[in-house]
Amino acid sequence: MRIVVLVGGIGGARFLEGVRRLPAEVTAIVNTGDDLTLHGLRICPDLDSVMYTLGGGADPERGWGRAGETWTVRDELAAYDAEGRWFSLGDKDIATHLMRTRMTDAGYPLSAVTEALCARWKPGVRLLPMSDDRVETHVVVDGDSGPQAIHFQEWWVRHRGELPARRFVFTGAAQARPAPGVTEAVAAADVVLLAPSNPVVSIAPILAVPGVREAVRATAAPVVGVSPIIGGAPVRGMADKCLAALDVPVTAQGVGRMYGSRRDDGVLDGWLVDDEDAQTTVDGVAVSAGPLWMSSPEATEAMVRRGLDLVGITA
Ligand code: GDP
Ligand code: FO1
Ligand code: CA
Repeated sequence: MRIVVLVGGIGGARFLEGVRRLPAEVTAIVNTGDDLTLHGLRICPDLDSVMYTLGGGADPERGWGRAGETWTVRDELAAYDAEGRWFSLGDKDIATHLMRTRMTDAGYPLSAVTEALCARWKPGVRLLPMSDDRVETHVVVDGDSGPQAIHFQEWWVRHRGELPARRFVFTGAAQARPAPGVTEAVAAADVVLLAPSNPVVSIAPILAVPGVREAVRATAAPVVGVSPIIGGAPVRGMADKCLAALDVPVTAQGVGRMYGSRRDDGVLDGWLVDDEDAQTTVDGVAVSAGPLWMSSPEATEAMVRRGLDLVGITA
């Protein structure tokens, strides 16, 4: 069986820990809208969160970066009052960015670089960036002299998501092409899953790459999404702030309706919600309620199996 999963970072990684327990060939299409260049290094937070988590090297508390990290370089940069020091890069993590940047500078596309990095981490799933082209999520906030767009990481990390977000813009998305293998994997899938990742800044940028949304809408495989919202709040992160900017209710129903049914102009056939949200309805979409807490890979596997059941697929 072939399973394709659209994922962001930490929520996506936890979800894949459950998906990869099924007897299936799993391809993850990963958001790269969070990516940034800092101190000359190319950093891909969502790809790295997934790669480190599935490779057993992630910090379990933070969810991003490496376990057992040290911060010598960060502290030395701070002593120089270096620009961009609001974004903490750990010493071990920096090795990944040095490798990535060297290969990228030598002309290798991000998809090839990711495959090379995964030779070390062996995540047990195929990791594909959504695109080899540069796409950056920018957040429009109120500046001193009108609306101002800042990088997603500047909004989330530097300003702790406290500046009200008016809009999200995926710069470069319109010109980007899906990375090699992305649309092919969606077309050849037996089932496509939308991880319970942030719908606005993790899943939406992937679907914004021309051809990806079309591939998801056209595939013969059923498409099942999992709600990142339980009982009217995100489990962690900034999805509430992101949804508010789009005037989407912070509920499982709000997100399900935002994704919409493939019978209309949306992307879903099935939508998994938590027991707390059992009253959810989405026109043209089969909705099923059950526990959605990814408390262990086993619990997540059970959740994935319920998603497959919903659309008549047996793993
Ligand atoms: P990020 O890129 O690191 O922000 O991670 P993702 O976008 O992949 O995932 C973030 C989302 O995961 C948040 O909106 C959370 O609500 C959601 N999430 C985290 N843990 C859980 C969980 O146990 N269950 C569910 N249903 N959602 C979760
Ligand atoms: N998140 C933070 O809140 N503060 C940081 O200093 C920070 C550094 C960082 C470095 C590498 C990396 O891969 C991720 C990092 N993150 C940091 C997480 C990053 O902002 C994530 O993109 C978001 O958590 C949403 O995906
Ligand atoms: Ca992310």
